[in-house]
Amino acid sequence: MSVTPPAKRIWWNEPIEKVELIWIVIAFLWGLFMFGFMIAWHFIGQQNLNREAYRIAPSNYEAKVEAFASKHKVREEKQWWPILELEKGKSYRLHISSLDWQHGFSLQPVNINIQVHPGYEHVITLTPTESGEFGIICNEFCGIGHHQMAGKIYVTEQKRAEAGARLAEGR
Ligand SMILES: [Cu+2]
Repeated sequence: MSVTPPAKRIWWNEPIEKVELIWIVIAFLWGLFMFGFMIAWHFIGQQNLNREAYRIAPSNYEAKVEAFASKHKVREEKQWWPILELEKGKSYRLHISSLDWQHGFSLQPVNINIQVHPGYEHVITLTPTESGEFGIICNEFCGIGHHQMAGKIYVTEQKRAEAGARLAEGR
């Protein structure tokens, strides 16, 4: 079937079909409901990231990342860096920023998406609830190397020594 123009050229003066009107009203009311419910989602569901952010010069952020990475480095892997290795059940504060322009931080497969801007250090508090390997991809088209902007976060089970200590203490 080919796409053809409407038979009547001035089609927008035609009366609206009843079923179409019903759907427009339903969609409109649903939109209003969802708009109002944004306030509720702020308090329930635990899906809102915190809004903690600071201004930071990209060069200062770079220095911070370098210092952090060299202090906590345990091994090297060919990937977008630094790759974090976190422990399940522990809380972390991730400081995310950009050195050049806007990027996206998309944590997969949990689908947590954050926009990353230069000049702003966005602090995200997170507590991994499951162990495994999580992928990070940039989901803002940022330039020629965009398709290579992939990183990782490892989440390990709690370290044995610590878990043992906790058992011994009866926690
Ligand atoms: Cu990108």
